[in-house]
Amino acid sequence: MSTVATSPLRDRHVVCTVCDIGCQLRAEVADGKLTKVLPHENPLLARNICYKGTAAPAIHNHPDRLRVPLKRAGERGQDEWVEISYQQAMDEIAEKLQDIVAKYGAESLAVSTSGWNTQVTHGMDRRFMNLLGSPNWISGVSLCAGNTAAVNKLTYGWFPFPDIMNTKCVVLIGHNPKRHSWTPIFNMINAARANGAKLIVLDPRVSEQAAQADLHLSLRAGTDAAMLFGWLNVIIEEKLYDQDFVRDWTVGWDELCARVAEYPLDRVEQVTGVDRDQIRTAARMYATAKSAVIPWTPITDQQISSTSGIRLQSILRAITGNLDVVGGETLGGFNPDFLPESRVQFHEALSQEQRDKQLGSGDHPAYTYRAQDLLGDVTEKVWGYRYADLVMGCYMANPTAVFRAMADSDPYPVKALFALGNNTLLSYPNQHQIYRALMNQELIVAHEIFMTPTAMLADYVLPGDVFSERNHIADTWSWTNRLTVSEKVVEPSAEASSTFQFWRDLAHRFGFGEHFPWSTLEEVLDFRLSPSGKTFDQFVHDHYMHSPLPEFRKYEKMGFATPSGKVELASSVLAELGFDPLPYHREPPVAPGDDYPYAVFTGVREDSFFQTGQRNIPVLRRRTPRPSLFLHPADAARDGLADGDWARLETPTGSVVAVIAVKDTMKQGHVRVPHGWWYPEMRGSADLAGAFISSDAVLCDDSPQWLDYEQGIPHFKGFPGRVVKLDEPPALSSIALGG
Ligand SMILES: Nc1nc2c(c(=O)[nH]1)N[C@H]1C(S)=C(S)[C@@H](COP(=O)(O)OP(=O)(O)OC[C@H]3O[C@@H](n4cnc5c(=O)[nH]c(N)nc54)[C@H](O)[C@@H]3O)O[C@H]1N2
Ligand SMILES: Nc1nc2c(c(=O)[nH]1)N[C@H]1C(S)=C(S)[C@@H](COP(=O)(O)OP(=O)(O)OC[C@H]3O[C@@H](n4cnc5c(=O)[nH]c(N)nc54)[C@H](O)[C@@H]3O)O[C@H]1N2
Ligand code: SF4
Ligand SMILES: [Mo]
Repeated sequence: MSTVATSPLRDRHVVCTVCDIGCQLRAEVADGKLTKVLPHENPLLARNICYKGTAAPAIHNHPDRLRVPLKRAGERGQDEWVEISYQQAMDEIAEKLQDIVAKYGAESLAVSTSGWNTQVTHGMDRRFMNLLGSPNWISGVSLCAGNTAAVNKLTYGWFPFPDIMNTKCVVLIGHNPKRHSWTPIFNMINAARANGAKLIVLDPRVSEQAAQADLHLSLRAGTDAAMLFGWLNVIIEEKLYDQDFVRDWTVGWDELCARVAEYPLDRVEQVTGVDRDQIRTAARMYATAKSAVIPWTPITDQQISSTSGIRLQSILRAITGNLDVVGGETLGGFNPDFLPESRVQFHEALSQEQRDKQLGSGDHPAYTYRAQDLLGDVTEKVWGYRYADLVMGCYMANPTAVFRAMADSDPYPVKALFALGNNTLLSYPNQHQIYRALMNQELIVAHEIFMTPTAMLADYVLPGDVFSERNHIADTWSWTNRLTVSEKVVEPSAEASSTFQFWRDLAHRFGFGEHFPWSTLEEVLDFRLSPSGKTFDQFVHDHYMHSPLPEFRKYEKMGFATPSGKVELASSVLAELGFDPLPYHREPPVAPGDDYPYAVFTGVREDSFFQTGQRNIPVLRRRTPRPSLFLHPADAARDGLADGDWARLETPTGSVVAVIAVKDTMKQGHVRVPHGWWYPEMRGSADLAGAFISSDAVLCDDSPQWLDYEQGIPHFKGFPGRVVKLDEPPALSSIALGG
């Protein structure tokens, strides 16, 4: 076992995992406890810290941190437990899983994890599942950068990272980094603007980024694909594209031009609600900038036209000559000194028969094995590995299909769910369906740091470690090739485990020991660093950060990792799978109307929390004691609603309560609902600590007509809803009511 480094002579570097952007910070320790996190000493990194990061000691030392494994004592969901040892818990979990696999097959195990906070899975989850034979791994990344990565690969074989610092134009499609939300990206955008870069923001409301933009296009929610067609129209008509690049490095140009012609600016104006002159100005600003970036956005990850919306961004990046150039979109590749997670995942072990069972791959294959395997040969040729699981998103099952299998055994039973660092119940669409799914399980294991609503539904709850308690090399899940070091500065509780330890110990109980030869996390890190010739200890001594010098236009040597070797404006993979190879705009099946007048969008991240977490951290909760619905003043007046009123937001799928915030920055006809609300302080007084009271997931439909065709993504951006004032405040805690 490694011990905690005690040298007082140098700063201890950690990578914050309170949110998923991974700021590099310094840690201070006293009496075996994390006491402070401080900005990095490198002035270029020092501004990358927010108040969630500085709250890490309050999170890591919280009295409610899970310290001992728990086994369910009452009925599922009753939140009654007995304490057991880690070894006993693992023995029982292994035995039960073996029975389930014997009865229903290996595919009856599903795993849900995001890996953002747990960090140290190192692909071990997939490795175990591949050896066992289950393809049913799902994740919140299916609604975030993971699915974007998979869809980007269809067009040019990789997922680029924007060179914001050197760019001359930044386009934010909803994406709204703030001082306390994705702070490093916020800082980079500010630096680029100080350097003369233009900023274009597409957002229904006047977001913080929109307020400082050179151009803000206030489009109707859910119409991003149509808007991007408008840009393409202008760029093609005015020949603002890189003609040499299009000629030499793309396929499908003529088909694309024909499709773009179906979206003239008057149609785009009508669909998006944005004036055609503004669309034209934006397209010119983007395409004529010396360099430009469209950073990843979750907005097009979460729409009914998701695949098209993401592909249109890829197409714009490519035809304007911004791929793999300074100030453009860098195609980093893997860090040559570090084995990528994809290498550890061992997908080679999963048979074709089991791959074919991956849930959702029949109807919605884009990020499943079925689509991504079509890129295997070319990925190996260009990037050196057959599997490139970028941001964990490229070989996933479809969550909606998995929950259906869990609830109804359709098309086959899924009977065991392991949720690691993931609050599954609240983190996908249609929470009622997820609840039915979880209640129908024979075994649920939650690996957590706090008792969440999902953990309350488990049979076993295993306490996890946190970033101050483990060594790690963060590799941005292969999105970039930058490696950053996170040092263990305190010891975890004796009965806690890392997610690595969990998978390793399970694998040994399943007879997969020869494929899990590592005993400690440090041995895994030594293994992953083996191409560098350094051990983890040497690496930490030499670096707090490491990335190879950037190399540009690598495609001139290697081509693109697509079947044609070029940028596929018309996607051969989509065509082969029976889909439209070109992008299109699609409206949701039901538009806002008489009964449900508002277009509801979920999101606008809370500065005070990461996703469903931290509502139990007083220093953060005080900043945002309760969830709020944003409304435009004219809408509020029409519906008799005032700032501070409690109201119910209803959709045909479900309803939530929250407080009204009247904002003139909101777009008329729209209402914003936040993600991830439950009430940890109501544990014991409300079912599952109030998980159904204010969670956006209860509102969102996941029936087939509401899903994106290619990926099966739900529509979080512009579904119909109505807002009804509550006569009396809801039955909530004093923290929520009095805040
Ligand atoms: N309905 C709905 N669903 C969504 C979204 C939405 O807006 N609406 N957003 C989507 C997006 S963009 C994302 S990125 C995903 C995010 O999904 P997740 O990354 O799963 O996000 P969290 O809700 O923060 O859940 C993380 C859980 O991990 C626990 N945790 C934190 N640190 C550790 C640790 O070190 N070890 C262990 N074992 N556990 C830890 C936390 O207590 C928390 O319960 O959700 C997606 N799902
Ligand atoms: N403090 C904090 N920071 C976070 C997180 C957190 O939970 N807390 N979560 C992190 C994660 S995992 C993610 S994915 C990111 C997400 O963060 P962002 O990318 O900033 O996304 P959101 O905050 O959900 O919404 C951003 C904007 O999208 C606009 N919008 C809504 N619907 C549409 C639409 O249809 N089209 C367009 N163009 N815009 C629309 C909203 O008005 C809002 O201003 O934040 C990350 N940073
Ligand atoms: S933005 Fe804040 S919470 Fe996120 S990694 Fe950085 S310091 Fe941590
Ligand atoms: Mo996300």
